[in-house]
Amino acid sequence: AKALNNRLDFTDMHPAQQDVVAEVLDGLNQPQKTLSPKFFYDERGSQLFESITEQPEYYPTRAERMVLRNKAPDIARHVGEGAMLIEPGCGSCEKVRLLLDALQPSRYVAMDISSEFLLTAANTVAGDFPELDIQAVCADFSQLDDLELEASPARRVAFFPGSTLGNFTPEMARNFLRSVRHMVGDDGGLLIGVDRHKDADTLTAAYNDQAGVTAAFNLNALTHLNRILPADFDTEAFRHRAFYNTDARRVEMHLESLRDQSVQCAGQRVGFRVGETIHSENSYKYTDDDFSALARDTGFAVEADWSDAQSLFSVFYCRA
Ligand code: AVI
Repeated sequence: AKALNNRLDFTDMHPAQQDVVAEVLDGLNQPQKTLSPKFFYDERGSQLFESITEQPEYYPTRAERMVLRNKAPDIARHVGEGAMLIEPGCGSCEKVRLLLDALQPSRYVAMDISSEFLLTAANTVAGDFPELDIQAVCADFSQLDDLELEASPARRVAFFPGSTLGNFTPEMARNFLRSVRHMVGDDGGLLIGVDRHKDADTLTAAYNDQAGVTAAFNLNALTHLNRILPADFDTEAFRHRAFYNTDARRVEMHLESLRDQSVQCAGQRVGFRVGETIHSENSYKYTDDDFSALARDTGFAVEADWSDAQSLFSVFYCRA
Protein backbone atom coordinates (compact mmCIF):
# COMPACT_ATOMS: atom_id res chain seq x y z
CA ALA A 1 0.00 0.00 0.00
CA LYS A 2 1.11 3.51 -0.78
CA ALA A 3 2.29 5.52 2.23
CA LEU A 4 0.17 8.56 3.08
CA ASN A 5 1.97 11.87 2.99
CA ASN A 6 -1.04 14.03 3.78
CA ARG A 7 -1.47 16.46 6.55
CA LEU A 8 -5.14 16.50 7.53
CA ASP A 9 -5.95 19.36 9.92
CA PHE A 10 -9.36 19.57 11.57
CA THR A 11 -10.86 22.86 12.79
CA ASP A 12 -14.19 22.84 14.66
CA MET A 13 -16.09 26.14 14.39
CA HIS A 14 -19.54 24.63 14.93
CA PRO A 15 -21.91 27.37 16.22
CA ALA A 16 -22.79 27.37 19.95
CA GLN A 17 -25.97 25.53 21.04
CA GLN A 18 -27.73 28.68 22.33
CA ASP A 19 -27.19 30.43 18.98
CA VAL A 20 -28.64 27.44 17.13
CA VAL A 21 -31.75 27.35 19.37
CA ALA A 22 -32.27 31.12 19.06
CA GLU A 23 -31.99 30.95 15.27
CA VAL A 24 -34.55 28.12 14.98
CA LEU A 25 -37.05 29.77 17.36
CA ASP A 26 -36.72 33.07 15.58
CA GLY A 27 -37.66 31.41 12.27
CA LEU A 28 -40.58 29.46 13.80
CA ASN A 29 -41.99 32.65 15.32
CA GLN A 30 -42.28 34.48 11.97
CA PRO A 31 -45.76 34.85 10.40
CA GLN A 32 -44.49 32.55 7.59
CA LYS A 33 -42.56 30.03 9.64
CA THR A 34 -39.08 29.42 8.22
CA LEU A 35 -36.18 27.09 8.91
CA SER A 36 -32.71 27.47 7.42
CA PRO A 37 -31.87 24.67 4.97
CA LYS A 38 -28.68 24.05 6.94
CA PHE A 39 -30.87 22.05 9.37
CA PHE A 40 -31.27 19.37 6.69
CA TYR A 41 -27.68 18.36 7.11
CA ASP A 42 -27.20 16.15 10.12
CA GLU A 43 -25.48 12.86 9.26
CA ARG A 44 -28.71 11.21 8.07
CA GLY A 45 -29.68 14.33 6.10
CA SER A 46 -26.31 14.40 4.35
CA GLN A 47 -26.83 10.73 3.42
CA LEU A 48 -30.35 11.45 2.16
CA PHE A 49 -29.00 14.30 0.07
CA GLU A 50 -26.47 11.92 -1.50
CA SER A 51 -29.36 9.62 -2.31
CA ILE A 52 -31.35 12.52 -3.86
CA THR A 53 -28.47 13.10 -6.26
CA GLU A 54 -28.96 9.53 -7.55
CA GLN A 55 -32.69 9.89 -8.24
CA PRO A 56 -33.65 9.90 -11.93
CA GLU A 57 -35.60 13.17 -11.59
CA TYR A 58 -32.79 15.09 -9.86
CA TYR A 59 -30.71 16.13 -12.87
CA PRO A 60 -28.38 18.84 -11.40
CA THR A 61 -25.71 16.57 -9.94
CA ARG A 62 -25.45 14.37 -13.02
CA ALA A 63 -25.34 17.41 -15.33
CA GLU A 64 -22.67 19.18 -13.28
CA ARG A 65 -20.58 16.03 -12.91
CA MET A 66 -20.62 15.66 -16.68
CA VAL A 67 -19.37 19.23 -17.11
CA LEU A 68 -16.61 18.85 -14.51
CA ARG A 69 -15.47 15.51 -15.89
CA ASN A 70 -15.47 16.57 -19.55
CA LYS A 71 -14.08 20.06 -19.07
CA ALA A 72 -11.52 19.44 -16.31
CA PRO A 73 -8.47 20.23 -18.51
CA ASP A 74 -10.06 23.44 -19.78
CA ILE A 75 -11.14 24.42 -16.25
CA ALA A 76 -7.57 23.79 -15.07
CA ARG A 77 -6.22 26.17 -17.72
CA HIS A 78 -8.30 28.95 -16.22
CA VAL A 79 -7.83 28.10 -12.53
CA GLY A 80 -4.09 27.41 -12.83
CA GLU A 81 -2.04 24.79 -10.98
CA GLY A 82 -1.01 24.94 -7.33
CA ALA A 83 -3.91 27.04 -6.03
CA MET A 84 -5.35 26.77 -2.54
CA LEU A 85 -8.79 25.34 -3.28
CA ILE A 86 -11.46 26.19 -0.71
CA GLU A 87 -14.83 24.44 -0.83
CA PRO A 88 -17.60 25.73 1.47
CA GLY A 89 -20.30 23.05 1.96
CA CYS A 90 -18.19 20.26 0.50
CA GLY A 91 -20.56 17.44 1.63
CA SER A 92 -19.14 14.14 0.35
CA CYS A 93 -16.22 15.93 -1.46
CA GLU A 94 -17.29 13.95 -4.47
CA LYS A 95 -17.16 16.81 -7.04
CA VAL A 96 -13.67 17.98 -6.18
CA ARG A 97 -12.35 14.51 -6.96
CA LEU A 98 -13.22 15.08 -10.60
CA LEU A 99 -10.84 18.05 -10.67
CA LEU A 100 -7.94 17.20 -8.37
CA ASP A 101 -5.82 15.43 -10.99
CA ALA A 102 -6.20 18.31 -13.45
CA LEU A 103 -5.97 21.18 -10.93
CA GLN A 104 -3.15 19.85 -8.72
CA PRO A 105 -4.00 22.27 -5.90
CA SER A 106 -1.37 22.91 -3.22
CA ARG A 107 -3.99 22.59 -0.50
CA TYR A 108 -7.67 21.67 -0.27
CA VAL A 109 -9.83 23.32 2.40
CA ALA A 110 -13.05 21.33 2.91
CA MET A 111 -15.76 23.12 4.91
CA ASP A 112 -19.05 21.62 6.04
CA ILE A 113 -21.62 21.94 8.83
CA SER A 114 -21.99 18.16 9.27
CA SER A 115 -18.85 17.24 11.22
CA GLU A 116 -18.84 13.41 11.12
CA PHE A 117 -19.79 13.39 7.49
CA LEU A 118 -17.06 15.94 6.76
CA LEU A 119 -14.35 13.98 8.54
CA THR A 120 -15.24 10.76 6.76
CA ALA A 121 -15.27 12.54 3.39
CA ALA A 122 -11.98 14.41 4.01
CA ASN A 123 -10.27 11.21 5.17
CA THR A 124 -11.39 9.40 2.06
CA VAL A 125 -9.96 12.16 -0.15
CA ALA A 126 -6.74 12.04 1.89
CA GLY A 127 -6.47 8.31 1.25
CA ASP A 128 -6.99 8.68 -2.48
CA PHE A 129 -4.78 11.76 -2.98
CA PRO A 130 -1.82 11.16 -0.65
CA GLU A 131 0.19 14.15 -1.86
CA LEU A 132 -2.54 16.66 -1.08
CA ASP A 133 -2.62 18.76 2.10
CA ILE A 134 -6.14 18.99 3.47
CA GLN A 135 -7.80 21.22 6.03
CA ALA A 136 -11.26 20.10 7.18
CA VAL A 137 -13.33 22.85 8.84
CA CYS A 138 -16.68 22.27 10.53
CA ALA A 139 -18.52 25.57 9.99
CA ASP A 140 -21.54 27.05 8.26
CA PHE A 141 -21.44 29.47 5.34
CA SER A 142 -21.97 32.52 7.51
CA GLN A 143 -18.63 31.86 9.22
CA LEU A 144 -16.51 32.32 6.13
CA ASP A 145 -15.21 35.66 7.39
CA ASP A 146 -13.81 33.97 10.53
CA LEU A 147 -12.08 31.18 8.66
CA GLU A 148 -8.34 31.13 9.28
CA LEU A 149 -6.46 29.96 6.23
CA GLU A 150 -2.84 28.99 6.12
CA ALA A 151 -0.62 31.94 5.17
CA SER A 152 0.74 30.90 1.82
CA PRO A 153 1.66 32.50 -1.48
CA ALA A 154 -0.73 30.16 -3.31
CA ARG A 155 -3.60 31.81 -5.19
CA ARG A 156 -6.89 31.22 -3.48
CA VAL A 157 -9.73 29.78 -5.51
CA ALA A 158 -13.15 29.11 -4.00
CA PHE A 159 -14.99 26.07 -5.33
CA PHE A 160 -18.75 26.27 -4.85
CA PRO A 161 -20.42 23.55 -6.93
CA GLY A 162 -23.85 21.94 -6.73
CA SER A 163 -25.89 25.14 -7.09
CA THR A 164 -25.65 25.63 -3.35
CA LEU A 165 -25.74 29.35 -4.18
CA GLY A 166 -29.36 28.70 -5.19
CA ASN A 167 -30.23 28.00 -1.55
CA PHE A 168 -29.42 31.62 -0.66
CA THR A 169 -31.84 34.53 -1.09
CA PRO A 170 -30.52 37.16 -3.54
CA GLU A 171 -29.36 39.27 -0.59
CA MET A 172 -27.62 36.33 1.12
CA ALA A 173 -26.04 35.35 -2.21
CA ARG A 174 -24.61 38.85 -2.61
CA ASN A 175 -23.27 38.89 0.95
CA PHE A 176 -21.83 35.43 0.60
CA LEU A 177 -20.04 36.16 -2.70
CA ARG A 178 -18.66 39.38 -1.22
CA SER A 179 -17.22 37.30 1.65
CA VAL A 180 -15.77 34.86 -0.87
CA ARG A 181 -14.28 37.76 -2.82
CA HIS A 182 -12.70 39.09 0.37
CA MET A 183 -11.39 35.62 1.27
CA VAL A 184 -9.76 34.92 -2.12
CA GLY A 185 -8.23 38.40 -2.45
CA ASP A 186 -7.32 40.43 -5.51
CA ASP A 187 -5.68 37.61 -7.45
CA GLY A 188 -8.20 34.95 -6.44
CA GLY A 189 -10.91 33.13 -8.33
CA LEU A 190 -14.26 31.42 -7.98
CA LEU A 191 -15.34 28.20 -9.69
CA ILE A 192 -19.06 27.87 -9.18
CA GLY A 193 -21.89 25.60 -10.34
CA VAL A 194 -25.31 27.13 -10.91
CA ASP A 195 -28.61 25.47 -11.84
CA ARG A 196 -30.31 27.17 -14.77
CA HIS A 197 -33.82 28.54 -15.00
CA LYS A 198 -35.98 26.09 -17.00
CA ASP A 199 -39.51 24.75 -17.41
CA ALA A 200 -41.56 24.29 -14.26
CA ASP A 201 -42.30 20.59 -14.92
CA THR A 202 -38.65 19.55 -14.93
CA LEU A 203 -38.01 21.57 -11.78
CA THR A 204 -41.09 20.35 -9.92
CA ALA A 205 -40.25 16.72 -10.73
CA ALA A 206 -36.65 17.17 -9.52
CA TYR A 207 -37.89 18.14 -6.04
CA ASN A 208 -40.71 15.56 -5.89
CA ASP A 209 -38.95 12.31 -6.78
CA GLN A 210 -41.17 9.23 -7.06
CA ALA A 211 -39.14 7.28 -4.51
CA GLY A 212 -39.89 9.90 -1.85
CA VAL A 213 -36.25 10.62 -0.98
CA THR A 214 -36.66 14.41 -1.16
CA ALA A 215 -39.73 14.09 1.08
CA ALA A 216 -37.69 12.08 3.61
CA PHE A 217 -34.88 14.66 3.38
CA ASN A 218 -37.28 17.52 4.08
CA LEU A 219 -39.00 15.71 6.99
CA ASN A 220 -35.63 14.69 8.46
CA ALA A 221 -35.08 18.37 9.34
CA LEU A 222 -37.82 17.91 11.97
CA THR A 223 -36.14 14.78 13.37
CA HIS A 224 -32.90 16.76 13.51
CA LEU A 225 -34.65 19.56 15.46
CA ASN A 226 -36.17 16.98 17.84
CA ARG A 227 -32.66 15.90 18.74
CA ILE A 228 -30.81 19.20 18.93
CA LEU A 229 -33.35 21.64 20.46
CA PRO A 230 -34.89 19.31 21.75
CA ALA A 231 -38.41 19.35 20.26
CA ASP A 232 -41.31 16.90 19.84
CA PHE A 233 -42.28 17.20 16.16
CA ASP A 234 -44.36 14.23 14.98
CA THR A 235 -43.00 13.68 11.45
CA GLU A 236 -46.23 11.83 10.56
CA ALA A 237 -48.17 15.03 11.17
CA PHE A 238 -46.33 16.97 8.44
CA ARG A 239 -45.91 16.41 4.71
CA HIS A 240 -43.35 17.47 2.11
CA ARG A 241 -44.37 20.08 -0.46
CA ALA A 242 -42.21 21.46 -3.29
CA PHE A 243 -43.21 23.69 -6.21
CA TYR A 244 -41.65 26.16 -8.63
CA ASN A 245 -42.42 29.79 -7.87
CA THR A 246 -41.99 31.11 -11.42
CA ASP A 247 -42.08 34.82 -10.52
CA ALA A 248 -39.32 34.47 -7.93
CA ARG A 249 -37.49 31.86 -10.10
CA ARG A 250 -37.10 29.50 -7.20
CA VAL A 251 -38.23 26.06 -6.11
CA GLU A 252 -39.73 26.33 -2.64
CA MET A 253 -39.79 23.45 -0.21
CA HIS A 254 -42.21 23.49 2.69
CA LEU A 255 -43.24 21.21 5.55
CA GLU A 256 -47.03 21.35 5.76
CA SER A 257 -48.90 20.63 8.96
CA LEU A 258 -51.57 17.95 8.41
CA ARG A 259 -53.62 19.08 11.42
CA ASP A 260 -53.97 21.78 14.03
CA GLN A 261 -51.24 20.98 16.50
CA SER A 262 -48.83 22.37 18.98
CA VAL A 263 -45.16 21.41 19.22
CA GLN A 264 -42.74 21.93 22.10
CA CYS A 265 -39.51 23.48 20.81
CA ALA A 266 -36.74 24.11 23.34
CA GLY A 267 -39.35 24.72 26.06
CA GLN A 268 -41.53 26.97 23.89
CA ARG A 269 -44.94 26.03 22.46
CA VAL A 270 -45.22 26.58 18.71
CA GLY A 271 -48.75 26.33 17.27
CA PHE A 272 -49.63 25.12 13.76
CA ARG A 273 -52.94 25.38 11.93
CA VAL A 274 -53.84 22.65 9.44
CA GLY A 275 -52.25 23.55 6.08
CA GLU A 276 -49.76 25.96 7.66
CA THR A 277 -46.19 25.45 6.49
CA ILE A 278 -42.60 25.85 7.56
CA HIS A 279 -40.72 27.21 4.55
CA SER A 280 -37.62 25.03 4.70
CA GLU A 281 -35.74 25.81 1.47
CA ASN A 282 -35.47 28.04 -1.57
CA SER A 283 -33.58 26.80 -4.57
CA TYR A 284 -33.11 29.76 -6.92
CA LYS A 285 -32.51 29.10 -10.61
CA TYR A 286 -30.33 31.46 -12.61
CA THR A 287 -30.13 32.73 -16.17
CA ASP A 288 -26.65 33.56 -17.51
CA ASP A 289 -27.48 37.25 -17.22
CA ASP A 290 -28.67 36.90 -13.61
CA PHE A 291 -25.45 35.20 -12.64
CA SER A 292 -23.11 37.55 -14.53
CA ALA A 293 -24.81 40.55 -12.90
CA LEU A 294 -24.45 38.98 -9.45
CA ALA A 295 -20.76 38.23 -10.09
CA ARG A 296 -20.13 41.81 -11.25
CA ASP A 297 -21.95 43.17 -8.24
CA THR A 298 -19.73 41.23 -5.85
CA GLY A 299 -16.32 42.04 -7.35
CA PHE A 300 -15.97 39.13 -9.78
CA ALA A 301 -15.93 38.93 -13.57
CA VAL A 302 -17.02 35.81 -15.45
CA GLU A 303 -14.02 34.59 -17.45
CA ALA A 304 -15.39 31.32 -18.81
CA ASP A 305 -18.47 29.14 -18.56
CA TRP A 306 -19.36 25.58 -19.44
CA SER A 307 -22.67 23.72 -19.72
CA ASP A 308 -23.88 20.16 -20.23
CA ALA A 309 -25.26 19.11 -23.65
CA GLN A 310 -28.85 19.88 -22.60
CA SER A 311 -27.95 23.26 -21.06
CA LEU A 312 -29.48 22.24 -17.74
CA PHE A 313 -26.60 23.39 -15.54
CA SER A 314 -23.70 25.86 -15.82
CA VAL A 315 -20.25 26.07 -14.30
CA PHE A 316 -18.63 29.52 -14.25
CA TYR A 317 -15.04 30.52 -13.61
CA CYS A 318 -14.84 34.06 -12.27
CA ARG A 319 -11.78 36.17 -11.64
CA ALA A 320 -11.55 38.67 -8.85
C1 AVI B 1 -27.81 21.50 -1.95
N1 AVI B 1 -28.82 22.13 -2.79
C2 AVI B 1 -28.21 22.84 -3.91
C3 AVI B 1 -29.92 21.24 -3.19
C4 AVI B 1 -30.91 21.99 -4.12
O1 AVI B 1 -31.21 21.43 -5.18
O2 AVI B 1 -31.31 23.11 -3.82
C5 AVI B 1 -30.66 20.73 -1.97
C6 AVI B 1 -31.90 19.96 -2.31
N2 AVI B 1 -33.09 20.18 -1.85
C7 AVI B 1 -33.93 19.34 -2.35
N3 AVI B 1 -33.31 18.56 -3.17
C8 AVI B 1 -32.02 18.91 -3.17
